[in-house]
Amino acid sequence: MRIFTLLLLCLCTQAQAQFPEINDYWLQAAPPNATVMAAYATLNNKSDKDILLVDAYSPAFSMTMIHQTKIIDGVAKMIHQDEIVIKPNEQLTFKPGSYHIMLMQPKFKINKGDQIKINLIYKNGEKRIVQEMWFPVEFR
Ligand SMILES: [Cu+2]
Repeated sequence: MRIFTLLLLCLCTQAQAQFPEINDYWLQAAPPNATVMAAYATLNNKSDKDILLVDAYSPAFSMTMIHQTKIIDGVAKMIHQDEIVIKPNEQLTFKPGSYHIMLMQPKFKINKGDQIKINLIYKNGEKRIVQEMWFPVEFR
């Protein structure tokens, strides 16, 4: 009986460790005609395994991508990220001028104060797992 309880505890811990803890998540408010928006967050890997972020999806936009802005030869360029590894006890910070979730062609008018769903997609072995988040639209 005691062994059974321990096993259950282990399984629970593992299930929680699949996703990072997400803090300070927000979607940058934009003028009404904007065709491109960006969202930011801090992802903390509190597990003892690598977390692999591979994609993002928002039903509110026609296209969603994970980008990193880099200055190359004095010009800011956005580089598509196929896979970002977050090591145990490390964090990944999405912020203006760096990593961002690029949101293209909003399907409806998005206003300050709205909550917009963005799914973060991770690779866990052969599986893809989805962390569903509601990002508040803010002016910063
Ligand atoms: Cu971008």
